[in-house]
Amino acid sequence: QEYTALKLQVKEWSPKVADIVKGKIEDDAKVYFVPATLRPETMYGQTNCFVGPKIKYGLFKLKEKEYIVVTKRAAWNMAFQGHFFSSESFPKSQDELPLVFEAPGSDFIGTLIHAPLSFHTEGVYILPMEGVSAAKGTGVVTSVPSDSPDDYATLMDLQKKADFYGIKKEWADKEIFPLIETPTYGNLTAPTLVKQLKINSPKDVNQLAQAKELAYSEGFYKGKMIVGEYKGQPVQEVKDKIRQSLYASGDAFPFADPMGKVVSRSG
Ligand code: ZZB
Repeated sequence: QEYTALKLQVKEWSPKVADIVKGKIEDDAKVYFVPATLRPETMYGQTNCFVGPKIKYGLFKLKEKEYIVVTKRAAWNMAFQGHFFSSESFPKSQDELPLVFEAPGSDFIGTLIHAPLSFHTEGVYILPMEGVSAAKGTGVVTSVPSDSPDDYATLMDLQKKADFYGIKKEWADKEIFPLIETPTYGNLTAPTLVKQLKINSPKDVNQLAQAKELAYSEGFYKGKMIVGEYKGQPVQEVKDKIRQSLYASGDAFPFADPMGKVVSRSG
């Protein structure tokens, strides 16, 4: 599975992680959350970024004064793909990865980050999502509620129950901009599908899986960009151009997940 790994730079840590990080990395170091996405053309609409509250994340050193937050499994895959770790320090096992510290996703909630291409240039927040899988991608998921039914359903739930989730309501209350026009679902595909399939919460997993399939195929085969550099053009024609320009600007890199979700039986 070939993903686009996007670099979302930390602007301000949550209080918990601010304490942990103190003295462990350089004051002027750059740290990035690195979600893996299959839809680079939707990055204009990022409103937040999700982590699994119970999933363990590591802060790994990539190079001088540059760090990433991903699962250990993802860092290990990245090491094999040679994107980050220099060949002389190539780790022989997961224990040799340049780990600074590990913490559960819940500690990172409320961290403010910069999401490349997002219209929310003021920054977006790290928020919790129970549905994040530790066994796929990087364990970090960037959120585009206009075009991802899972993201929309989760965000509505977070807004409704902000106190229960221990977040500030405004963290989950960013404007949702239309990005892609489709013949069947209009220009807000995910909210439309969530309504049509009567999805009430992130727990409606079967309808959400169906909505995701419908959103993927409609967006890809029939979608037309209504924002950005390629406004007016079909998604099919511009998806790769947007991906390549994110690679060229250094805001993203290609990331393959050789065995996402599949458990190795060879040991
Ligand atoms: C932004 C985005 C915008 C996404 C969209 C989808 C959509 P797949 O097909 O199952 O591989 N994702 C990535 N990693 C994880 C994870 N560890 N746990 C849960 N979800 C994850 O799904 C790949 C997509 O699932 C990725 O692309 C990511 O969300 C999420 F408008 O990134 B996407 C109709 C979907 N639309």
